[in-house]
Amino acid sequence: MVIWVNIMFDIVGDIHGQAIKLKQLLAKLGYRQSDQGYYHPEYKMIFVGDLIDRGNYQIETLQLVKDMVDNQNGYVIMGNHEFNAIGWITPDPKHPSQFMRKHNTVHHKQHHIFLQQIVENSQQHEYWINWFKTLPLFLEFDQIRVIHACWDNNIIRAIQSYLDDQHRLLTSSIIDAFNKQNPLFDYCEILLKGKEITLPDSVYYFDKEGTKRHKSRIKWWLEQANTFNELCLIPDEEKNIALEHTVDVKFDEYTDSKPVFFGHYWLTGLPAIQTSKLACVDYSAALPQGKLVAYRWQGESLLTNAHFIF
Ligand SMILES: [Mn+2]
Repeated sequence: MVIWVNIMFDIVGDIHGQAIKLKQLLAKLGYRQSDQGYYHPEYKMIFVGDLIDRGNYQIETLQLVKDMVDNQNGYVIMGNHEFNAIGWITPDPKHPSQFMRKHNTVHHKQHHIFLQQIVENSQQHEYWINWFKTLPLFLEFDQIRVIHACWDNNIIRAIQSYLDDQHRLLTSSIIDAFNKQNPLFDYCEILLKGKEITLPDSVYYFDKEGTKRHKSRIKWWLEQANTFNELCLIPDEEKNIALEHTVDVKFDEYTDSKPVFFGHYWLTGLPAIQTSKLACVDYSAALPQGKLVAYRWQGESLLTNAHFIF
């Protein structure tokens, strides 16, 4: 007798080393601890990437997630922070003393807490980077899709030749992924970091790390937006009158029937779906007041705010 059990999923947002918040959420969702790590009798957990950087318990977070994945109790995809971590340690074949991700001040600021906890250039460092290289860029199940920042069907199609059949970067693609002259660079930017727009002349803002930005991430899931303020993901305290400029962009509306879950966007407030097919699960867990959020997906094709748990 074959018992067909539908898989149901808990999709969890960016953790950024907040292992304590993760354990609290696992408990709340009914996961139990065993010798093989956390598990749930009915649900599999999906991590949307960005396990590292910023938080106090990055190695603990990595180990917890890897144990769940290794024991088929969870899935994880690559976030831009894992991607950047690979570039940080990958030598540039054209400039032997340099790396594919430049070791400049801004990049160091984003990554230094990880480098401290992991001990830069240690065996442990190499071990986790090798694991990052095995993470798929996205997941495609029968009924749902998961990606770190932005689902774009054209990019998903175009990137196939750089990936293996489990959507992982081919070893031979790693250098290209960090080479601005290679199309793969832009594909990874969009899937893992999202779409950006250049702000009007002389308009800028400061991001979370205090870096001055002339470009902003955009809410790619919108069907329309009239001004930069509506379109851009800029911290409220950085919003300004110059952003009331009218914006003219073409939106590729997501019209497929499969829901897409993603993270990355440091949302705040009460978790809410973006559309009935799109849900961001990142609610700034890295910040002291931020929440680690899960969406408990139970087979529905139309998403609902009632399924967020935090
Ligand atoms: Mn991210």
